[in-house]
Amino acid sequence: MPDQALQQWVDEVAALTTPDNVHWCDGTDEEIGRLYDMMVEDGVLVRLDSEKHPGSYYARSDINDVARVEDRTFICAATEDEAGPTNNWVAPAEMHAMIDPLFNGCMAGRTMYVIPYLMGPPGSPMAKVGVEITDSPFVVANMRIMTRMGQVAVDELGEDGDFVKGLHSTGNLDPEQRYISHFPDENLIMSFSSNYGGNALLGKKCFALRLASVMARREGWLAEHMLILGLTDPEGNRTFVAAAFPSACGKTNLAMLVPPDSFIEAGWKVETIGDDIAWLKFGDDGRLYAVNPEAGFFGVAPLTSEETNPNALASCRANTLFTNVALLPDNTVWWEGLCDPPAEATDWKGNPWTPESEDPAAHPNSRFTAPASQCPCISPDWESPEGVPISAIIFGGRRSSTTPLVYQARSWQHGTYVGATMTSEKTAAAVGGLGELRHDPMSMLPFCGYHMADYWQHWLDVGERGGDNMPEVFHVNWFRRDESGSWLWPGFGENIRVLKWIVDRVGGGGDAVESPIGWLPTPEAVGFDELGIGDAAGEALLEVDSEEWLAEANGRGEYLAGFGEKLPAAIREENDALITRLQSSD
Ligand code: OXD
Ligand code: MN
Repeated sequence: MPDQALQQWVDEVAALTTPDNVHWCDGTDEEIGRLYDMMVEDGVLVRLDSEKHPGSYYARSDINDVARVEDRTFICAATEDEAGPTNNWVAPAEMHAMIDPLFNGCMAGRTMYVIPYLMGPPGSPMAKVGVEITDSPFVVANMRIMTRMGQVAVDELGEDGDFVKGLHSTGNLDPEQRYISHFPDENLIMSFSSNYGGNALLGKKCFALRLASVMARREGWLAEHMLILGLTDPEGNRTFVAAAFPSACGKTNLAMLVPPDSFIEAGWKVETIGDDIAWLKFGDDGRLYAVNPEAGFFGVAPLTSEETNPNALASCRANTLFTNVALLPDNTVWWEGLCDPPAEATDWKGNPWTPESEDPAAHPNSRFTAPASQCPCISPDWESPEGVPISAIIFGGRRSSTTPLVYQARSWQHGTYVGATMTSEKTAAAVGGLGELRHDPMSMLPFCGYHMADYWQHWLDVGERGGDNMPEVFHVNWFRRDESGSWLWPGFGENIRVLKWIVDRVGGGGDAVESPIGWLPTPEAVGFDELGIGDAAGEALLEVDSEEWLAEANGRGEYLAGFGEKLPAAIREENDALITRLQSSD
């Protein structure tokens, strides 16, 4: 028996959108089997080779619907001030007046699917229920992988439970009619005219980050754009870390890191809890615990390979949806960086492709949607209702210069400032401005559902509450280049050397030297000698150039001033203190 409020909302939406049928999704194998058969028959999906990719399908999106659309994403808080300067704001009534009519009759001739889903492990006090209504069976299939769908969510909802409403329609995929609108005061998301994951799978960015960040502030927890991983040392000690990187900057790769042989032989082990979103709440012992609210990975395909991320490849071997990669004649898939290019393929636009073709075969933001349970290094605790205790929080940007490989913040307050002033080069995960350097605080620029300066204050408040129990904060940069443009750091599995230093620091060890920006490792502590990184590259990787950093800090000062009166004094003071330390370091 569906909850009354839910039944009423479904009736209202059906009256507005006038579908031919209403289907309540139960999440069963039979149901999804029927939907897949239907989509294959309709030409929406291609069934992949049943031995090489059992239970897997291939999709091409509309060519104008390949990424998140930040300029069409809105936070419709009651006032512009609540949404803050980093969000697009339209008053709720005005947005309703604009987009409600788009939904008028939009499902005529289509089936309306009602998807009850759970974000967070079943039985967890942190889990929350959402219901997405959509006219896209493709969205249903993705949501079934990315969330816990069906009865499990209905059970959590009970008779009169709260749930987040998400209304989605494919519309006609016209980019001009595309709106991804959030109404925090109504617990409502309305998404029109896009089927791309970040715009249409409403449990993910829209609920688990934008609306959840508003709930988290109200309820005293954190909803973050972070992977969660566990690291076991040779003595068997497990340490859990959460790490925030902007979209398409390697969160999935870090979450599933395979250590180099010498580390495996010594007994190091990595386990994955999540690769994109973390919900962090205080446990009874006063520490922060994290759960992954998702049940799947929506990973970037290009450059994923046996060398870079064998665990991701194993995760997406079966029961996976591939979108906008290349299709091979034997009904398997390929993307740039997977392995040697095939002699022929059909590219993501549906055109014949050969290695001589000018354009890539796979879109740079092509994706796999795969069940997290299929990841070979998934943690035995990934669905633990209490979550895992977090000892370190890592921020990371994509910076070809200035920012060293790793440094440790001086305190939680300083760490909050480090996160608040993160910058990174833009990637293909969002439309526009590829490679441009932009501020992306805590990697939440596109995902914070309220005023960014209030969000920083919330971080400071959480730190006050946690006191000495708060995680240590670090910043990493895997992307530093030399003058010729070559990467200075090998990255991927070798990143464990940086994680090891972080774990050592958390445990009170790890050789470090103080610098104006925080604590830096010694070259030996991050294995430069074992990696054959010479003096010049090593110096560049750990360099804090005062002049560059003064320019950086002055730029940060201007950026922070843009937040006006809401900017927490502590954040401004941290920037001033950095400038003072830089000036006295020469
Ligand atoms: C994602 C993103 O898809 O951040 O995770 O865009
Ligand atoms: Mn993401």
